[in-house]
Amino acid sequence: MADKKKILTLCIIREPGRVLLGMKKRGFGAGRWNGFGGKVCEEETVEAAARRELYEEASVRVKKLKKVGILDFSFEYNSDLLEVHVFKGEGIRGNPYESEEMRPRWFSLDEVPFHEMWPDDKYWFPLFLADKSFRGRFHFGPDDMIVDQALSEEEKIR
Ligand code: 8OG
Repeated sequence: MADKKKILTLCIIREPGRVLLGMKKRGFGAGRWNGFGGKVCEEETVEAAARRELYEEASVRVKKLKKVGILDFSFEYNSDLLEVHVFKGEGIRGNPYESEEMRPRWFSLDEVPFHEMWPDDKYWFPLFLADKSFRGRFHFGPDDMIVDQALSEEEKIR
């Protein structure tokens, strides 16, 4: 039987001309640049989890957080089902600071390091940068290769 779906957050801070990413230092996705996020705790809203994870991993808060995408991930080699809620953060409060989990760094928009990110990111990140909302589904095979996928632009994500 498939495991229960896990709800996760992913927050990317956007400023004119640049985005804040972090190098994941340990655990799932280690060695890749990504936004900040993690699992939603019981009795916590998805947005509260996104804010908590951002603070825990990069020591910053944001004035505005907007949900811009939902991505579903499944895997050939295990029964995990991940539902990742993607947020755009604007109006950063504080200076990004390295944590045990993430080493933050600003990237200009023409320098986003797709070759060192999850392979699905090159599909949906351009929609994120273009201020679009989106829904996507990616199925991973061996060696983190995408074997099936769907991605659509949406009017609004709830
Ligand atoms: O708690 P943990 O560190 O395991 O959370 C995983 C983080 O990685 C969470 O923010 C969601 C995010 N994430 C995935 N899969 C993918 C993916 O394929 N692309 C990107 N950009 N982020 C992902 O779990």
